[in-house]
Amino acid sequence: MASFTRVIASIAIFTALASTSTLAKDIVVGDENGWKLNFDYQDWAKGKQFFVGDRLIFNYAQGAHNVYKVDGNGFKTCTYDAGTNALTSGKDVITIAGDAGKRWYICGVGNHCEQGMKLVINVQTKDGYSSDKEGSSSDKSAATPSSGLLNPQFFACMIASLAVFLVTIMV
Ligand SMILES: [Cu+2]
Repeated sequence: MASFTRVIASIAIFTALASTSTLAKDIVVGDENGWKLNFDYQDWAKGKQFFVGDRLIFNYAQGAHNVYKVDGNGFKTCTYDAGTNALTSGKDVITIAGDAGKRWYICGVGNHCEQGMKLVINVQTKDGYSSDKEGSSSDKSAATPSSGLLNPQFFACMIASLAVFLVTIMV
């Protein structure tokens, strides 16, 4: 009987751990380089996968750069809609919303974009990952502070912890 509960608990742990790999992930743009001049973001994005729900994090010294979400033309010509607000926190988090397709981001400071501070990514939707259209016509481009409690991975960890707890009490 004990071995049976052990098997069940093991499956629970396995499921919880496996689910973390399919959940939304945080992607630091440029990795340890952050968001800066003299870096090839096209090369960086090459071979990487971006999914709806993932969070892009732009790290830079506040005031030195900023982040504008633009369209394909804005990306090409390094222009942005004067009506859109730049993200300027230095640790800007953008949750990728909406449908599969391209997203474009540029730096609006000086001629940084012309010098290469521009990023285009190809966003995919996961199977079974609903990309409901309600209220997602534009990305949530406010620089929201990242809350660990709202992180789906946090919940997966909770499930895993619960499974471990069950093993402890049942065996
Ligand atoms: Cu810049």
